[in-house]
Amino acid sequence: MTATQEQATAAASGANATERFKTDKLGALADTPPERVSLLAREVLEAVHSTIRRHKVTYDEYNALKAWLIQVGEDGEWPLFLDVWVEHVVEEVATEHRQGNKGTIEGPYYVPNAPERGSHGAVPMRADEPGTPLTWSGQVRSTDGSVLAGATVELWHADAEGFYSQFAPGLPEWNLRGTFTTDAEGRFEIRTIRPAPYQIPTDGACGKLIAAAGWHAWRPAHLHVKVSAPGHELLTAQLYFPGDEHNDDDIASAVKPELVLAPQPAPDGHGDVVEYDFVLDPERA
Ligand code: MBD
Ligand code: FE
Repeated sequence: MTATQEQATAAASGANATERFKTDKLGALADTPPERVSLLAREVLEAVHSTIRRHKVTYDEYNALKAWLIQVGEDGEWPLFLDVWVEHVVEEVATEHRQGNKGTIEGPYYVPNAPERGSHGAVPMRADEPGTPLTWSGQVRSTDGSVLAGATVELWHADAEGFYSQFAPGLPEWNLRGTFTTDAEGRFEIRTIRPAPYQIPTDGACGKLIAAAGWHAWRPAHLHVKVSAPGHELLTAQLYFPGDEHNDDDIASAVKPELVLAPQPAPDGHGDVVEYDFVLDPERA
């Protein structure tokens, strides 16, 4: 095991994800009317009640659930739990009107304000960053076909061992996280490395559920992106690699066929090259 793996506990990355979420997103719902809060809370509770009745849930099972829910919080794994098992449906509902690019879930490991790298450049990485080099070029357009110059492409992904900077210890702060701005033709070119498939932490409460249910903990290898331009809806997406065994079996249910890349060996023999463009929806009136 490497030094990074030894220290990458669920509690450590969970605590980081929980802190990050509290800093960025709390307080977003202060204006929700009580009628809607009541409706949603009641329907969720009714779904729980009907599961208990249908399957005659015992006191031992109820107490196991209580202990497990407490542990999710203690391990800081609420962001992980929700993003893995719930977010994909929220994303589906939030973006069903879109004509442009398909998106998918954000997941727990986005950090805003990654270092700027212009329109063509490399993400911050270690001098000896392991992994197959990947050069990704693309263009950002609006749904009417017009080119979006000055659009922002934020990229973040795991390293070749499956670790995210700022969540797993021992990595440089902005490793494999960068912000790119499209040129006058709406184009960008990003140099990075291919990430590894990602196994969600197995030593915390989410891992306990996975083991107890006989599930697996894998997500396919993926690149996370946020693409934005003035007057357009923010696109949050992930891009996947063909042939990954978990593309059809992602624990986070976040793969869509439109998001699978088609990389080719680079003509200069230096890793892979890939093209992938984005189409953004104009903001609705
Ligand atoms: C990830 O890297 C991720 O993208 C999601 C959705 C959940 C856990 C880890
Ligand atoms: Fe991820």
